[in-house]
Amino acid sequence: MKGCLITFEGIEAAGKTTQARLLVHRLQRGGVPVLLVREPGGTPLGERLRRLLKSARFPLAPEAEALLFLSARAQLAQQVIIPALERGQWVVCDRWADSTLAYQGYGRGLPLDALRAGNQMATAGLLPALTVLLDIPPEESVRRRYPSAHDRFETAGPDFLRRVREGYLALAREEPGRWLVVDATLPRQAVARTVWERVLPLLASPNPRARGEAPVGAAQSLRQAHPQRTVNTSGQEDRDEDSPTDRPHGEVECPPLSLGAERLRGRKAPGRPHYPHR
Ligand code: ATM
Repeated sequence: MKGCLITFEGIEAAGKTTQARLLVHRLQRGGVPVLLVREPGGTPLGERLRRLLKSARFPLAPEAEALLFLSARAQLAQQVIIPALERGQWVVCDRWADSTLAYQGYGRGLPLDALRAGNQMATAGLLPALTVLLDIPPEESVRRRYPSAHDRFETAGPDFLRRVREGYLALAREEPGRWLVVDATLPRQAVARTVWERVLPLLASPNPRARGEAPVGAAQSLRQAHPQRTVNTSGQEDRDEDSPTDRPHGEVECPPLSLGAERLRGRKAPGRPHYPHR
């Protein structure tokens, strides 16, 4: 496969979605073909399963929950991610197999071995070249979400979040070469810079796991960055010293998270950054 898979992980409200988008924008500005997807989601099946999985309106056994996440992942891998990587695209994924180990394994207490075997089948053995863990304490997660906590995971309680966070940190310790752990209580742009510094070497020489070819000149042109202004979700402007162009954030084309599904259905994806509501 010629492309490169980068995944973002973390507990709720750690800023994964924002950081995944920032990274995609930067890659796009450097001419890197990149697709942004989320888990569960990114395919018609995945988006339906996402709604089911997040709904707190009916009980779901941990085993059933795990298998539904794995189903969504298998569909996304086969329908979107693997074909994109084979075409030479980069794929940035908002959650991936490590979420299942952290949430269903460490959080719900299901056996890690069984979940790893499930992941192996769902991902066809595909490992990310880089997994970014945006680490925040559970109290910060709760504070950032206050006063809204309504879905199955948001209502699971602080002990659950603590186990999930510890699980993520344990996974990162097991494979330090794949993981980048970032203190996500730092300002958004500082986090983005740390992520970017770790991505740059992948542009020059992608991880063998990704078996990617470096997009010609991409790392070079992205290093010659000019300061740029970006607009954050609250409408305020941030100074982004590392970004390569002077275009406002909103003008840059960024695929919606469901782009893969849109493409497969032959529809044109909207040009503005857009994440389907949570
Ligand atoms: P967000 O990606 O929007 O955070 O929502 C997906 C939820 O699904 C998330 N919890 N919350 N809120 C984590 C949970 N999840 C799992 O429990 N296991 C998985 O394998 C995945 C992909 C997500």
